[in-house]
Parts: sequence; C-alpha cells; structure tokens
Amino acid sequence: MAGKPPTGDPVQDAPDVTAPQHAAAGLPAIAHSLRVAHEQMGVRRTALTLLKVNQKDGFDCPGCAWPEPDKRHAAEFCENGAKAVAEEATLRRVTPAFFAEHPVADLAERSGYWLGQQGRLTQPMYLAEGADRYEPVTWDRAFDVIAGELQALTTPDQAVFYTSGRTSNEAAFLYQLFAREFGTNNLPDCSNMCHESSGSALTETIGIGKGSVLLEDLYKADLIIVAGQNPGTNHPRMLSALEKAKAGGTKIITVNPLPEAGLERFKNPQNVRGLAGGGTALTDLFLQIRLGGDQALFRLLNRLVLETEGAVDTAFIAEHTHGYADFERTARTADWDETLRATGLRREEIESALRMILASRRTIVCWAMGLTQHKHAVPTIKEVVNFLLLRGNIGRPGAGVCPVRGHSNVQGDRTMGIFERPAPAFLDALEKEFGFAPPREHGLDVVRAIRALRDGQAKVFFAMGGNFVSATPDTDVTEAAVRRARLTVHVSTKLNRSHVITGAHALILPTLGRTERDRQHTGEQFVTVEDSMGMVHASRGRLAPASPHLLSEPAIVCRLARRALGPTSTTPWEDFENDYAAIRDRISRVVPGFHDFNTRVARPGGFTLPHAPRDNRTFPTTTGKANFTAAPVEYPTAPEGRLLLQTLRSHDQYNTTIYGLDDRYRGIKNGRRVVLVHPDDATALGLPDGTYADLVSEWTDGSERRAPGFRVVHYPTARGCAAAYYPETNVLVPLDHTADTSNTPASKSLVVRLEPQQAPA
Ligand SMILES: Nc1nc2c(c(=O)[nH]1)N[C@H]1C(S)=C(S)[C@@H](COP(=O)(O)OP(=O)(O)OC[C@H]3O[C@@H](n4cnc5c(=O)[nH]c(N)nc54)[C@H](O)[C@@H]3O)O[C@H]1N2
Ligand SMILES: Nc1nc2c(c(=O)[nH]1)N[C@H]1C(S)=C(S)[C@@H](COP(=O)(O)OP(=O)(O)OC[C@H]3O[C@@H](n4cnc5c(=O)[nH]c(N)nc54)[C@H](O)[C@@H]3O)O[C@H]1N2
Ligand SMILES: [Mo]
Repeated sequence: MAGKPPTGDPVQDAPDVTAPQHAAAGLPAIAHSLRVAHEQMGVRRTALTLLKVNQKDGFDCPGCAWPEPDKRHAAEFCENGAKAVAEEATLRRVTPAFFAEHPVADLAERSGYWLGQQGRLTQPMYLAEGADRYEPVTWDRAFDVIAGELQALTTPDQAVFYTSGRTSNEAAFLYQLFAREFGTNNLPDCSNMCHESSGSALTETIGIGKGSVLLEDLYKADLIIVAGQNPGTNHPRMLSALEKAKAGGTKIITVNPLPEAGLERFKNPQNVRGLAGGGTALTDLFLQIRLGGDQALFRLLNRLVLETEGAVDTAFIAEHTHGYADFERTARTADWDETLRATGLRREEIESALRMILASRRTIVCWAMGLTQHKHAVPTIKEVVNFLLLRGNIGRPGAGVCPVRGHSNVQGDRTMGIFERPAPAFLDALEKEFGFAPPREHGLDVVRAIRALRDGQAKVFFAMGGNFVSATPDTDVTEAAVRRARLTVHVSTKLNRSHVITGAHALILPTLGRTERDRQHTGEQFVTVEDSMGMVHASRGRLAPASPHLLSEPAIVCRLARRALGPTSTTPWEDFENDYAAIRDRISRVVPGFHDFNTRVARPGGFTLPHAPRDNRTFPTTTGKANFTAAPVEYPTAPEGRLLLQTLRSHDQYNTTIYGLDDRYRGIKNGRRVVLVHPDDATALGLPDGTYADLVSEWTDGSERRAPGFRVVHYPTARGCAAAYYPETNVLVPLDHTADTSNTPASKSLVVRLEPQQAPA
C-alpha cells in the first residue's frame, strides 16, 4: 500500500484507553517503526533509507537534536526517528491535480493529520488574490511575486522571515544574510517557542546559551537529573546514553508530573537484553512534581546544600562566580511548607533527593519543555544553574547543564545568526565580510510577529519550514492575524495548515528534505548541522528528490535574494548556489568556532564547537564570571475547581506533524482529544473516566478560550494537574501568556476548567 494516502479524514475522537506502560522501546518499537516505514516507503526504500540515518557518510536524522555516539550501530535510529524519515521519504505525492481537486476552503476543513498524510509537495504553487485554489507556477514567477511585495513595503521591517529548526547551517546562514541585506532583523524562529528560556537564562548566568556537556560527560556523571523532559518519545536515543551511564553506576532522578514510560524502564532494541529480557530500570528516584514547581524545588535543595557542612565548592565559587552573597541570603530563606505546596512532593522525597545530590561529585541536569514553557521559566533555569554552581558542577567532566534541544538543527540555525536580537559582534563580522550595513535594531520574535501581523504592521510573512499557524499560541487570534498579511510564503516539504490559512495571496515553495540528493552546478552537495551538544557534522542525502521541480533551501534563498535585492547586492549569490563550500568559507570568517570549516567538516564525525565554560571554566558574561542569581520563587496555582493544564506531545507526532493517532506508552489509541487527569481530581470534579469535557482556559483579563470535546482519562499525573496534546490545545494559550524575559509561550501551565459534555456520536 506504499504511496497511497488515506482517503477521507480518519481523525476520530473516541479514543480507546488502556493502562499506561512502564517501559519504552523493545521489539514493539522496531515493529512499529517498520510498519510505518513500509506504509510510506515500501520495503526496499525502507532498508535503503533507514541504514543511512546518522551514519558518518549518511544524513542527519531529521528527528531530534540528540547527538550521535562516536561508535555507531548499523541502525543508529529510533522508532520516532524512523517515523520522521518515513514521513519525508514517503512515496506519496501532492501534485497540481490534488490542488485542482481541493479548493483551499476544503483543505482548511481537514485535520493536520490528513494534510500531512497526502505526501510530499512536488511543484511551486500559487494562490492568486481572490482565487479559490492553488495553481502551479514557475519558480521565476514565484520569485517575481515575492520580490514585488517586498519592494512595495514602506519599510523592510514590514516583512517577517520565520525559520523552523530543520534548516541546514548553509541555508540558515544565507537566509539571515538575505533578510539583513534586505534590511530587517525580523527573524523569529521555532526556538522562540522552545528553548529561548534556556538561552536567556544561560547567556546571563554562564555567558553562552548552549548546554555545557558532551555525550561522554553523561557516562562520567554520578548523578543525572532529568527534569521536564520525555525522552522515551522525544529523544529516544538519549535512553541508550542513560542506559550506558547506568551501567557505569550513574544514578538518575526524574522530575516530572507524569511517570513517563521511557524514563521508568528502557528496553534497548540494539541488544539482546532489551529485546528479549526485561530491559534496564532507569529512574532511581521519581519526583512527581506539580506543574511549575521546579524553581521552588531547586531553591529548597540549594538551601539544604548550603546548610550541609562541606557541601559547597567554596574554591570554585571564590574563583569563578559572582553574586554569591545575594544568592545565599535568598536561598537560605527557602521555606519547606511553601516548597511542599508548590511541588506537591513529600518531605521524605526531597530528603532522598538531597542524599543523592550530596553523594554525587559530578552532577548533570537535563531538561526540555517542562522547564522552558512557563511564565517563570527563565528564573527556574537560573535556579538550576545556581544548583550546579553551588557544588562546582560546571566546566569539569561528568558535570554541567544539558538543555536537550528539539529540532535537529535548531541550535545550528541560531549559531548561524537566525535571531531577532543578534549580538553586535555578529553584525560587525557580517558587515566586514559582506560590505553592507546590517540593521541594528532588534526584530520581532514569534509572539511579537503575530501581534505585528494582527495590527497590520507586518505585511509579508515568509517561512523557511515549519507550520507557523499550528505551532503558535492562540490559534484563532493567530489565524486571523496571518489572514491580514498581503503575502504568505512557505518553503516546505509537506502540506500543512499554514498553507491554507493565507494572506491575500500565497505561495508554497517545495524543497528538498535531508534524505535527498542535492545536486548543483559543481556537483553533489552536502550540508551541515549542529546537534544539541555543539557537534557540527555533514549531512548527505542519498535518495532521488521527491520531484524534479524541487529546489534546495540554499538555492531558493539565493534565487530570491538575486531577484529581490537586484544589483545593489554585491554578495555572490550565484556562486553560493553552485557550491555550498563557498558558503562555508564565508561562515568560517563570520561565525566564531568555524575556522577551516570545510577542512574540519570533511573529517568523519565532524568537530566540536568551543564552549568556554565547558572547555576552561571561563564565563563570557557581563561580569566575566558565572553569575549566581536570586529571583523570587514563583509557581502557578489554580483556584478551587480548576486544574493546571500542560500541552505536550503524544508518541505519534512530531510537533504539528501527526504520524498516527496512538500514544502507545500512555495507553491511548485511535484518537488525540484526550485530557489526562488524576483520578481523585476527576472524581472530585464529577468526571468519571470515559466521560467527555470541554477544556476552557481562564485568563487573567477575564477572557476564556474553549477547546471542545476531550475524553477524560483517569491517569497517574500529579494532583491538580492535567495534560492534553498540542497543537489541538493551542487555542487555549493566550498570545500574551508568555515567559518573562524570553517571551516563550507559557504552554505548560494554563488554568482550565473542565465542562462536562455529551460523548460525540
Ligand atoms: N518524536 C518526537 N520527537 C521530538 C518532537 C516531537 O514532537 N516528536 N519534538 C521535538 C522538539 S521541537 C522538542 S522541543 C522536543 C520536546 O521534548 P519534550 O520537552 O520532552 O516534549 P513535551 O512533550 O512537551 O514534554 C514535556 C515533558 O515535560 C513534563 N513537564 C511538563 N511540565 C512540567 C513541569 O512544570 N515540571 C517538570 N519537571 N516537568 C514538566 C511533561 O510531563 C513531559 O514529560 O522534542 C523534539 N523531539
Ligand atoms: N501548545 C504548545 N505549542 C507548542 C509547543 C508545545 O509544547 N505546546 N512546542 C513548541 C515547540 S518546542 C516548537 S519547536 C514549535 C514547532 O514549530 P514548527 O517548527 O513551526 O513546526 P513543525 O511542526 O516542526 O513544522 C512541520 C513542518 O515543517 C516542514 N518541514 C519538514 N521538514 C522540512 C525541511 O527539511 N525543510 C523545510 N523547508 N520544511 C520542512 C513540513 O512542511 C512540516 O509540515 O511548536 C511550539 N508550539
Ligand atoms: Mo522545540
């Protein structure tokens, strides 16, 4: 059945529910990934493709940003990586005939799942003003349309250039160069919704917004704390690393409102024990925290460490840090009762954690969206940094901060200058290399871009990948905002909702994926990516492109730049398109850490970017030291009869791309509109398991937002907390509900009430 998309729209919202599982991966994961892959690619292509994932001569998995170990397995992929690959290497195609058959209004009624299942985009498509459907268009005409709208703007700041995190270093570098030559820093990206809080907190405290550990450090650690992360689904290869660490004696504390199967127990599909045996128990201590209780937890732990004789690394603090006195005074006031309230934990649990922390000489803290998507996300992560600094756990082997990044090249895109608030030194380097004056004023991030579109201040919206309207908060507000644009343009591999919620006119520009061969005038090209631990390496696609009409992302930027900037630009766009090594030469002269880029990336496995705190305990902060901080403790609360809701991922999705309708580890099948609630809370609210409810979020300004028809699932989450999938719940997140400083949508803590409803017919 490979190549045939489903007919009709199979999304059904009467999910089947069984008990959640307590182990991840094992044989079912292999079986599952092969089934999905065979459906999309057929048997031969599956074998050809999956064997090249994450190999030194192959392509970087388009799934997550977890690094590859130096010694690789023949199959260095995971179930969800296999699904990400199958999604891209599918044999299904969206052709002009498809668009002729489906008016945009019809496509706007379809689910994101259905749209994605139609297959790869094959030709540039144009939705003319007033037209009811997309029509094929030549590339030249498409670039004329964009250039025409860009040139008609009153100021370059009326254009917005969004990036999602799969874009290669080469494409990202060219894209920001084009935007800045055009005259704007309006470069919002998916990072604004993702690890921006980590970037903000780490830049202020340690001087660089990236993690400080390498894969080997995990194996050397005595203790790894995994807070606010579900690696069993979102970074499955991390489980192999945790398993290896455990084998060497590392202890693991998990901090999470949900007992996530992968962290409980891991059955490594790459060894016999994992396939046939019971697998490895990973978590030694599970702290089932209330949503948003993490800052309070780390604050109290810091007080307890301070009160323990000899526990503080005074030499490190004296030599390398700043702000200790203030921090110490504040931390000593941490209150047990308040912490127990904020976290929902028991005193003995926190004391057990303390014992493990004190017994550890080398500690790492890993985190993801469970920490970054809260109103107080930045002070929470700063408290984690305080926690590590206190015992000198930064800048030595087996210790450090480990924000686990999402998209496979989201970290690299930032390194390449995709940022609405670029550092002056970066702009200076760009100016020197390319001989133009880049704009210095800060641009728009994601939330501010939506406001600018809503208020008519932004008129052209261009997206390098992603699915802006589905990934962003306040869906109704955002869709109305995007519809006010003059022109919306999407460089995409697959059809998604952002293609059907458009400005006055719209373009879809189909592009090559990671798995595909990229041939230009000088021959076959490769691109480069940077993983979550600052390792840069090459990625080379092997499959024939999904269609002969596709252009690579670098080629699209080069052609657009030539057309839109005209002869005023002295940048050799044509050379860049012809030979990506020429792009890398420029990167090596602009971006620190990339000297001899072409030579070093040619080595198998690539190279590691410098990281001053990790490499030599220097901290490029404003004080020249690592900064302790002392913010007031915050935590979200819900009034009587209300719950705190987090929006999260199921096992069968990649952000807004829905692979299937199951969430195997959580026992959910055949549907996505579920809300997970603690049985005692559900009973108190009069909601037996299996009943249906609308989710209504209540916002501080008195406004409400509603997502109808969720099946109530009694689930062992923390008391007072609930969970439901994104993007369905994005309608509930107010645009203004963002993290302080980072402005990241606070989609992990919404106050909601559950209104009982009839089950759908
Ligand atoms: N297969 C697959 N892989 C992916 C993705 C995908 O969608 N599918 N997305 C990619 C991207 S872009 C990203 S950013 C990452 C996301 O990776 P994750 O951050 O793991 O993704 P979420 O599903 O949002 O899970 C959040 C986790 O944090 C917990 N949590 C929520 N709130 C809190 C809190 O207040 N405190 C604590 N301690 N825990 C909390 C939740 O229970 C859940 O376990 O994964 C990347 N990899
Ligand atoms: N409520 C809530 N909202 C959230 C989150 C949450 O946890 N809760 N998580 C946030 C996070 S962490 C993130 S990162 C964002 C994700 O936001 P985005 O990055 O904007 O969304 P994706 O769903 O990853 O984008 C999928 C689309 O990317 C395109 N694509 C895939 N591969 C390629 C490629 O190689 N090139 C190009 N040009 N296009 C490609 C396909 O057309 C596909 O439809 O969502 C955020 N939104
Ligand atoms: Mo993300």
